[in-house]
Amino acid sequence: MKKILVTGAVGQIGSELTFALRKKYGEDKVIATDIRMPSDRDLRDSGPFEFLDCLDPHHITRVMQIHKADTIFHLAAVLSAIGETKPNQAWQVNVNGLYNILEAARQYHCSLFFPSSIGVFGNSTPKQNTPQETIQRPLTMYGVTKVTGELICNYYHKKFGLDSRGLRFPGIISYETEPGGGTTDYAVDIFFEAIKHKSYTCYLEKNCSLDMMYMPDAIRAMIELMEADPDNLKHRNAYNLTATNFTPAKISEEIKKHIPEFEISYQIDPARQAIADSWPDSIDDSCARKEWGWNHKYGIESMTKDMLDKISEKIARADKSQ
Ligand code: AKB
Repeated sequence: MKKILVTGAVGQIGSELTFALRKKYGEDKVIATDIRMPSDRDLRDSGPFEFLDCLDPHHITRVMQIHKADTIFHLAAVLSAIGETKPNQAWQVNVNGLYNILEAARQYHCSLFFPSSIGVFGNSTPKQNTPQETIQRPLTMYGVTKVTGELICNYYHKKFGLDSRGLRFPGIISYETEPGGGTTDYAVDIFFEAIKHKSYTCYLEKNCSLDMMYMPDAIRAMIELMEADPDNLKHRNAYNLTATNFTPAKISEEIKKHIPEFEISYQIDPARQAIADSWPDSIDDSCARKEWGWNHKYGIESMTKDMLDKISEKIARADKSQ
């Protein structure tokens, strides 16, 4: 990877990925792009930024001609809960946007990273330890777009030799940039509310089990996958990936070890609960571990401690600067 373009660079994953890539490959080697201007000055000032709407192929061509990237991390996407309220927008961004990026990657001979999700699975998929290769009949528009994304990335690989690679992410937990419109967002909100108010009202049921991953692991997974020997990648579009697995009840118990007064209550959102119910309880990521050496570092305990420490530091810094 010599010159890298990141779409959706202002989002939850994109912002942290951009920093990590700039640190590793050089600040001027990573072009952050989004349809939103970064409010974070560090992101804006630490390297090139371009306004880029993935729905406009001319726009993409112009940015590619200027920057001559050889790798694209395409993170611009609409998440699951928003996707159910705006299915048309989810299709436009997640499918048509991806198609435009794939075409650019083909024309400019780029490698492409595509984020898929546990959302590609549905009620007819085996729920426990969901295998790499299994039934993919999602019930959400988000899931439909992600399955389509996996298939079209695979098609471009087979038909045009495009070096496309993807990961089926579980819920991603982070403290830098908020997620927006996902079903797993509770697992981020709960930490902020635990520190600020010592309580949290959860919109998923207490025993709703989902796979999760801390952001440093997710960033490392993307970079390691893109650096992996292509000959080893039998399931390149896309790999099941996980690090830890918990329910709202379990994560609240873990938080209580650090904040004993913390209380969780439940007010179920039927829309997001239905999405979560259609996803696996746990997934099997042994293909990722075997084919390119995936190994998570953070489990529920180390992640909880780090999240609480980092959010406290962040809040203290913000209070100081006021
Ligand atoms: C979402 O909840 O929509 C995402 C995902 C699991 O793909 N975090």
